[in-house]
Formats: sequence, C-alpha cells, structure tokens
Amino acid sequence: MEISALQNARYAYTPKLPGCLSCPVEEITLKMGGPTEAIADQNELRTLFKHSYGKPIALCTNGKGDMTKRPLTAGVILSGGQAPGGHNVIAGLYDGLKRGNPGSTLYGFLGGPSGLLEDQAVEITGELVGQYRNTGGFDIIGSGRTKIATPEQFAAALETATKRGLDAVVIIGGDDSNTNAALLAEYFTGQGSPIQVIGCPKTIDGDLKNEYIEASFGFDTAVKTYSELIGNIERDATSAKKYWHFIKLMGRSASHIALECALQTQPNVCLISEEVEAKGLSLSQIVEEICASIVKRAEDKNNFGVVLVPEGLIEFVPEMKKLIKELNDLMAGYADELGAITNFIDQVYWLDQHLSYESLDLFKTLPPAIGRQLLADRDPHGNVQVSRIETERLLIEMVETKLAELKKINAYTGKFSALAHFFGYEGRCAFPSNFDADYCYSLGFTAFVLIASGLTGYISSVKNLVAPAEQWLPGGIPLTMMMNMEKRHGSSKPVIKKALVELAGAPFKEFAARRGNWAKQTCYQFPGAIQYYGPPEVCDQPTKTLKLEHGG
Ligand code: FBP
Repeated sequence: MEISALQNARYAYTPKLPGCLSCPVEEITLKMGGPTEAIADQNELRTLFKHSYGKPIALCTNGKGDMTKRPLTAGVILSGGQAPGGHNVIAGLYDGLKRGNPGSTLYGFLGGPSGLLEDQAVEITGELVGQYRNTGGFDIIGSGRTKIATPEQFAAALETATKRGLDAVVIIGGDDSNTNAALLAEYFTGQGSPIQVIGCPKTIDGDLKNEYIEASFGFDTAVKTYSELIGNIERDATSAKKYWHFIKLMGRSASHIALECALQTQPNVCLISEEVEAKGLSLSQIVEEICASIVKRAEDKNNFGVVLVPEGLIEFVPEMKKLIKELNDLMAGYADELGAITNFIDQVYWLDQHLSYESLDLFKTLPPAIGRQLLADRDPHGNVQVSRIETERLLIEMVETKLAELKKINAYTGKFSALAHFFGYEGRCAFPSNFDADYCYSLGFTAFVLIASGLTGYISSVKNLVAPAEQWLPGGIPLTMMMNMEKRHGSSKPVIKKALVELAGAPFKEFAARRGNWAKQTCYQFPGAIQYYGPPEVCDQPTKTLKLEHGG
C-alpha cells in the first residue's frame, strides 16, 4: 500500500507526555484522595454500585512507584462514532504496558463492544500499532455501537475476558460507553472477578466533560477541520457574493461543535440548540432570527452569508421535541404494526389516528422528506439519528417562504439563493491535531498506569490541558462520580451526565456578546488547515472553548 508523505511524517511524530509520566515507570505512583460522591442521586447509585461507589480520585505523581511489574494482559475496545486520536490511545496503552513489562499483551476487540461479547479479537503487536500511530480513524480494530445491556451480555463479556486471561478491559467511548464501563466494572467485581475495567473519554461531540474531564478527545481535531471548511466557504461567499450557505454540523444533542466553529469563523448566524430550548423558540421564531440577518445584510447589498446549524437542533425546539417523543413512543410501542407499513402515505394515515392533534398538525407542515427522515430507524439507544435529518434544508425552505412573505410587504428587497452543507464525517477521521495526538497518547498511557495500580471502575483523565503538555495532570476519576439517574426508555437508569452547552458559561457568553455584529457585517475569520509542523502558537493551540472555560 502506498503511504502519503504526511502519513509517513506522522509515523515519526513523538507524542508529548505529561512530565510526571516521562520518567521510568518505576518512578510513577498514584496519590489517592478521599472518598467521592456521585453528582446526584447518591443513595440510589450507592445501592446500584455496591462494589465500586465512592472510590477516591487518583492523581499520577512521581515517587517510589508501587505499580505491579508482572506481565499484564489487557483488551481494548473502540466504541461508538470515530474520533481523531483513537489510534493514539491504543498506542499509549500499548507502550505503557510494554514499558511496564515487555511480556505484557494487548488484545484489540474487533468492531466495538460486540467483539468482546463474541470473542473476536486480534493481538496488538508493535508492528500493527506502528502502522496507525498519529493517524485518524478507528480502523486498527474497528468500532461499533452495541450496547452491553442484558444479563446474558454481561455474562458473555466476563466469559471472554476470563477465557483470554485478561487483567483489564479498556473501553474507549462516549458517555453511554463509559456508563457501560462503570456497569461492567461493578458486574465483574460483583461476580468475584479481579478483571479491571477502565474507560477513556472519546467523542467529537465534546459532551463528555465535567470538572475532571476537561475535554473528550477528537473534539479538537474535528472542530478545527470543520472550521477550516467553514472559513473556506466564507471566503467563497465573500468572493462570489451570491449564496447563503446553511451548514449543519455534527454533535448529536449538544451544540459544542457549532459554538466552537462560530468562535473560530464568526459566521452571520449560529444557532445554539440549548438556547433555543431555554427560550422555548418555535421553528418559525428561529426562521425569523435567520431572516432578520438576511434582511439586514440585503440592505447593504450583501446577499450572501453563512448560517451554522447544530445537528441536534430540532430535538430542542419544544414543539418538535414533543412530536419526536410521541413518534419514539409509537415506534417502540407499535414496532411491528408500524414496521409493516412501508409506504409513507399509509404511514401518515396511521399517524393520523395515533399522534396528538398538535403533533400531527406540525408533522403535516414538514416537507415529506423530513417526515420520512423522522420515521427512520432509531439507533441502538433509541435515539433519533439526527445526522440523517436534513434540518439545514428544512430551514432553507422555511426561510424562502418567509422571505417571499416579506417581499410582498416590501420589507425585503434582496435576492436569496441558498446552498446546504453537512459537515460531520469529514472531521471524524482526520489526522489528529498535535493536541489530540498528545492528549490521546497520554490518556492511553494513563490507562496503563491505572491498570498496573490495580484500579477498576475509573476513567483515564488528563487535566490542565490549556498548559503545555509537560504540565498536564494525569490520573483516574471513579466513573460513579460522574453519574446520576435519568429516565431512559421509561425507566430510571444510572448514566454519566451529558454535558450540554452552558448558557452561563464563558464560551457561550463570548459568542452572545459578539454575534450581533456578525449578523449584519461580514466579520468572517479564516482559520485554515490544521498545522502539524511549525511554531507552537500555530500547531499546539487548544480550542477556544477549552481556553475560555479555563479562564483564557
Ligand atoms: P459518539 O457520541 O459515539 O462519539 O458519536 C458522535 C457522532 O459523530 C455524532 O456527532 C453523530 O450524531 C453520530 O456520531 C453519527 O453516528 P453514525 O455515523 O453511527 O450514524
């Protein structure tokens, strides 16, 4: 296979490690804090996690190390959507294990959690991992979205792990996958097994973060990739002056990606789902907000612009949320009956008799393509697959209608021609930025430290990320500390709390203070492509979100 010049160069890149991990492993030790509590619902969680609740926070430091020196056997799983840097987590884990004892073994379970359930794995060798260092993608072992939920699945996971003689399983995933890691750790211990479970925070969506997890890996590279593309489109728009570009950005529920891209590129409009929900905005009010910018810019003969739309927007519009909830319930409750109706017109006829009056009304006003998308299959967690709903096209249609009305009353005299884009997959497998390459390698290496120190039910954590890597603070956070109880599929379940955009947080406040200007004037910024080689101020900067959240 031919290899690109950049890929070759990236093989030679040595990821930076935090200072306290850049020494012989015998000198690494863990400093343990006091007992911890969950963020909410402590009593229920204490009962559900009898063996793993309340463990102390662990911080890596230097001293006389007490990690085991015996050869270890670990298994690693990549879970959920791809995120740049996953290969480096595996590389960091592999290098840590080998530095601890060259006789250690790492298995990679194939295709996500199902690889563990079905015992499908490969041994990760130095040669194999060498082909993937500092590269994007999850293709070294593949990923998947299987949820470990039933008693049989938990038993199958333990059977595979025991059969392979594993000391530990490392799950690299988002909030749902790390919830699974917590449940698996509790189950293994409850069954009397010494097999440890360690999680690693992954997702481009940026919604797995809290006081202890400053960022999920992949967010940095993904937002920089999208911002490059948005900046290019902005420059094209300014050159041609004839299109309004509506750009939907991945991120599932949270709008962190859209917000960061807005801070980097200064578009005319950026919708933030969390704000839409907080203000209870309807679809027509959102359309009015977009039209206000179009009308103002048209007064200056600027019949072009850029609108950023977060992927999960429609689930945050109260009227749409109600409709989606009703559809979810119907699709779950009448799966066979509704599944047997294949024709859209017949599906609408069926919905006529089952949806509430308001939801039916709304459903009928939506373009049929959107209606079809809303009736498409749910993901394994029962969620609408928002990446498949063309919200950007829905908004364009509604804006066109509104502008036509405004034209009739002479409130708008411009020209409106719109183009729709969706950026998601373009950023999930990019070569990790230096930040993600270093962060991921450090997360993987830290996972090894947690394993060799005998911990289970922890997530690998690296803090102080706005400082140079040398000053990063690696450690482990008990997973139960990040959990609360939430309603899922009608019953209360322990889950890691998803972090949505905080309207009182510094990134949103910065955006809110500046967007008025952007709506009327052309203030675009062009971040350009991710740079891997060059001065640190160009190559090693974290995101604006991270800097603003940490006082930068
Ligand atoms: P994770 O939360 O699993 O990291 O997934 C992130 C994501 O890219 C979302 O932004 C998007 O909605 C979803 O995956 C799409 O997933 P798929 O490609 O499996 O449909």
